[in-house]
Amino acid sequence: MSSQLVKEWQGTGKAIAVVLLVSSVLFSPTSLGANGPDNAGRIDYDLDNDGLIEIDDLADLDEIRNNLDGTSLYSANTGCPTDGCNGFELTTDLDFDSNQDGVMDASDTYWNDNGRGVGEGWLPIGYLSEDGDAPFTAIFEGNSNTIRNLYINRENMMYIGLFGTISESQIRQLSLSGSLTSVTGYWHVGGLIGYVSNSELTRVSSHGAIYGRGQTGGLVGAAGDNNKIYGSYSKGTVQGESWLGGLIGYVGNNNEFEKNFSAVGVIGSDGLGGLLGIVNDNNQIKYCFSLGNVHSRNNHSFSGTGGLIGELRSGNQVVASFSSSVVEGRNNDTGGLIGQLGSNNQITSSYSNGLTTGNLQVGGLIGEASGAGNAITNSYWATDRARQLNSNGESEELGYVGLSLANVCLVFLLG
Ligand SMILES: [Ca+2]
Ligand SMILES: [Ca+2]
Ligand SMILES: [Ca+2]
Ligand SMILES: [Ca+2]
Repeated sequence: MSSQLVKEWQGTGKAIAVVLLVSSVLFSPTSLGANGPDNAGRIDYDLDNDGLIEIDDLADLDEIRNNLDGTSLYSANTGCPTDGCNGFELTTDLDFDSNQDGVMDASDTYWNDNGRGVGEGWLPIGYLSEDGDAPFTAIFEGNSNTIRNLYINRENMMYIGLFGTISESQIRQLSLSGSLTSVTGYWHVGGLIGYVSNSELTRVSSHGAIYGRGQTGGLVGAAGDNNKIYGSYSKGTVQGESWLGGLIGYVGNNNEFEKNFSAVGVIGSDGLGGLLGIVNDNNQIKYCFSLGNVHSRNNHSFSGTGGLIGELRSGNQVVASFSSSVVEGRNNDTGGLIGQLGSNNQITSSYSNGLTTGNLQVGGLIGEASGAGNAITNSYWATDRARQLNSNGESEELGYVGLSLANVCLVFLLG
């Protein structure tokens, strides 16, 4: 929206507000939303006629949960194009530290006290439950704005994030950051989204402290099937138990990841990856990297610990991706790039150079390949940095080899 348009709208908006205020007093005192005529009862919900309803403040954001398909807000769609609206767009930065005092407490609007002095914080938008599924199913365009200090403290609840679950959706150009950003849930926990399927995420990021027992990631808890995630990243910490990733905890089938990275400290037990925890079948991971350290406290299962990916199951492609994560595994299957490798995966032009330690099946690039049919080509690990001379129990296999970091760099410089 241009500044001229903002000015015109603000002028018009104020005039309309006065008219509405007067008419509401005269005719219908309860017809306006709690936020007054600037938000509910707008004369035009889509000022720039792009099909995306403008989200101007936290109250508008909160109202999305009642309009999950993006066709209306406050149950109204006045001013949407003739074929309707199909999503929302953020017009400004928002801050959950609503009184701006640098502390998250009962004086902030979305504290949601549980009655015992503990704030449960923001209730995620969209959910899956036994009572019926209601995911967010529309576009959310961030317009490169930032939502600061998201706070959620719901340790017994699944599907936790700014959005709990989304499906058939697009989320674009949105950042989450701020030193109070803290998201806690039980399962399927991520800063931005708890669980996503059949959706596209483009240039989104999350920077915060994320806690969840399982399927928990810095950006997304679990990505089910058929998602495309592009140009996105996460920073901060992810802590929990099983299936944790700096970016995403669990990845299902047929997803595409391109140009994403994470710089997240990951601490848990089983299935830990600097970027992705567990990756199931037939996914593509291209031009991705991980910088954050990965630490397993106690591996109870056969899931691996890896700098980029904890466990890569079957039929996946990893292309031109790398890890500089320090990887500290426990018990079994610890790899500088991938902890446990399943079957029929292709790993091409990828490398790792982080210190890699563990007990059994520790490797500079791959901890252990448990299945057959994997093709690893033009890929390397730095023996001096990893302090591992082997990968998958060998010092050199058909298409990959351990080299000093200087030589790994040379290989990639010289192509
Ligand atoms: Ca717009
Ligand atoms: Ca619009
Ligand atoms: Ca309009
Ligand atoms: Ca505050």
